[in-house]
Amino acid sequence: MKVVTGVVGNDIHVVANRLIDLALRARGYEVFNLGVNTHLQEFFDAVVETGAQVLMISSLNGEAEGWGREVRLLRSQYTNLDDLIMMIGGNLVVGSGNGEDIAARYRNYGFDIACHQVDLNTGLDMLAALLRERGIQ
Ligand code: B12
Repeated sequence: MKVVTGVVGNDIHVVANRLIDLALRARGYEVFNLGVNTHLQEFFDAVVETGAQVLMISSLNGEAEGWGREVRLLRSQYTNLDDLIMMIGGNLVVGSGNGEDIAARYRNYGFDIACHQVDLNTGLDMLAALLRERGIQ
């Protein structure tokens, strides 16, 4: 299973990105890591180029709220992304907020899974559960 990952926007927090890369590989995924400072369009381009089934985005400085709103529109400009699973995690807002409300907002933006300040392994378990639910793995 191929996964494209990276940190969205002008965000240089790299530690979680390295951990995500290692944790995904340890779970048997094939990882295409775009690293920090990645713009939304670059993520979709990489998904198309690699044929990835999962797009896993991090935002640590909270600016994803700005990018998140553009996700549906941008995704609709690509063909063949109907089955792509989109996941986002990290600090999904600037400041604090209710995790459930924030996750619901990101699901509205088009993400299948949104993890605000949820630890990585819990998030990866959520992905595995969704893949099982969809009969993919
Ligand atoms: C180290 C650090 C920095 C370093 C980064 C060095 C580097 N190259 O990585 C420096 C000093 C450069 C920095 C800069 C800034 N930082 Co900073 N930084 C931190 C700090 C202290 C630790 C981040 C870290 O590495 N944690 C360790 C990793 C392992 O944990 P993590 O990032 O939280 O990731 C975990 C989870 O979030 C989760 N996760 C992450 N991504 C994903 C994705 C998925 C799909 C899933 C499931 C889970 C998941 O998995 C990880 C492990 O469980 C945090 C505060 C903190 N204690 O978290 C602030 C923090 C992230 N920074 C913050 C800010 C504001 C900034 C600056 C804007 C400050 C400034 N005014 O300049 C700049 C941003 C610059 C930029 N362009 O992005 C804020 C963000 C606030 C917000 N979102 O509301 C924080 C939270 C500090 C704070 N409390 O205000 N920072």
